Amino acid sequence: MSDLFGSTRTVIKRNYALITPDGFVPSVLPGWKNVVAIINIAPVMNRPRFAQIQITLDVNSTGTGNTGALEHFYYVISGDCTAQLSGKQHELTAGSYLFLPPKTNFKFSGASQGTKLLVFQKKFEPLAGEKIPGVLCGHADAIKGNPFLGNDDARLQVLLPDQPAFDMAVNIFTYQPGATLPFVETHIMEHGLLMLKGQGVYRLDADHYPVTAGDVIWMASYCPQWFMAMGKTPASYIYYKDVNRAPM
Ligand code: UGY
Ligand code: MN
Repeated sequence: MSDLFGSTRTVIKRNYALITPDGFVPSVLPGWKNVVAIINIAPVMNRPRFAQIQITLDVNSTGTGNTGALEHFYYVISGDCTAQLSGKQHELTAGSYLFLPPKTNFKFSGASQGTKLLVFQKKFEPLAGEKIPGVLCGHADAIKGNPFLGNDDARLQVLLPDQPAFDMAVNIFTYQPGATLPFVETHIMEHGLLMLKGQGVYRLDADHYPVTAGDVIWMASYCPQWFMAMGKTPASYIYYKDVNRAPM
């Protein structure tokens, strides 16, 4: 594999970004202490309407705050930690996830060395007649992977309830080698994506990129997109999308 100096697979375009771990740079995340925080996607890129962050914790790490006007989604990529939410404590292990609605106090601590969290943050958009969702804690192992549009080799786990009260979805897509998205999608929802396992080729707009575990992708609304899993092991990615709200 080429790791020629002065080169990277990272590309930032108007309709998408592929951001690879060789270029990740930590920054300070208010409320979080003794962590390495990498803000992979943020509105400051000009078009994204959400943030996607990776946080690595050690035994002394803490993260405290209040979600305010935002909703937060936490997914434990590896390791374990504790989340305290107004009196209730959640023990999180690899594959656990936590949805926090606006105005929720949180404190993360008790991590094992090297615990990795993936975070999506978005301004919550209420829907008339719908209650604001409550805190939700789950584990990916408890969510069945259903064949995507009839393909047993491309399975989708839907982590949050598919209900109008929620304005974000987070899913895990797992493909057997050779499996693909059935067609090139072009849709109003935008995506933030982290490759969890395996490898493949992602089509973004009219460009095709080899991608592998650890890579991050942002896809703008209406960015044509397609994926094919390659290699000898399944490929999987976790991704965010905005859902269930009127376009204007
Ligand atoms: O939910 C989705 O839009 C999904 N099929 N997109 C993707 O995997 N790029
Ligand atoms: Mn899509």
